[in-house]
Amino acid sequence: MPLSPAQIASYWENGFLAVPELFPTAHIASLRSRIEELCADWQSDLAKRLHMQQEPEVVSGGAAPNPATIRKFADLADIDPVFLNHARHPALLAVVAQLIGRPLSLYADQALLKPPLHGSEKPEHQDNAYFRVEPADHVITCWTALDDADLLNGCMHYYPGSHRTGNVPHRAIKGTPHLVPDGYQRSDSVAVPVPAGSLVLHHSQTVHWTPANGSARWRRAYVVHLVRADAQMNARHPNSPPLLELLA
Ligand SMILES: O=C(O)CCC(=O)C(=O)O
Repeated sequence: MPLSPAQIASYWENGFLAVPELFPTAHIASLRSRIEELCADWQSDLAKRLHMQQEPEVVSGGAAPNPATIRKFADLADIDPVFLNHARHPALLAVVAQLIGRPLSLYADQALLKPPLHGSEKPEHQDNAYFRVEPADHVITCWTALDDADLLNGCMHYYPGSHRTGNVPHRAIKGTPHLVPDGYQRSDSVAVPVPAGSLVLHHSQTVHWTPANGSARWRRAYVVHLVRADAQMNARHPNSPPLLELLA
């Protein structure tokens, strides 16, 4: 899908861009149903290989684990063709290539699930606090809504223009996997509600967060982080296996 000059300018100005309803309904349904199967099999070896994480409420003993308390799976495209097909989806790659160029590889991927009533907040962060890719312009997060995402169930929220301040210091929140920067006021962030099948892209330095899911609906997203294959990837061990090439 060709992006308009205004869409490309908006990505570089604000650090994020929503492309509503980019993916066909059947494609989104196949991702959603595979995630439902993985959640149902949450005690399997496969779930362990996919680094399944339960919601913090479960980890702290405040709720019993079950298929509707799972927060995350990672590295799905490595072992499951449904997710690999998404990472290779021509519409996705065409949009990304127009924003950051090519060649493109898959840096990381994850299913981020906010289960009904249990889904917790993801606090502010820049993805490049974790990735440390240089130049930061060459890594992009592609967040695909598998459900309608809105203010109540935990849509994406961005601090417009925050990618232009460079990498900011982050500190760890004790007892959580989260790194956070200080000094951001929620009232400065903008919500990006989107229907299922939409793609929301953000720059690796854009500060973003998502609220807890206070609704009785799921808010599931499948996220691929794409990198220019010619970028410097400082957080990757030199002996790591090569990244999956998506677009030459
Ligand atoms: O989906 C979420 O709740 C958080 C997403 C996020 O932080 C990311 O995609 O980088």
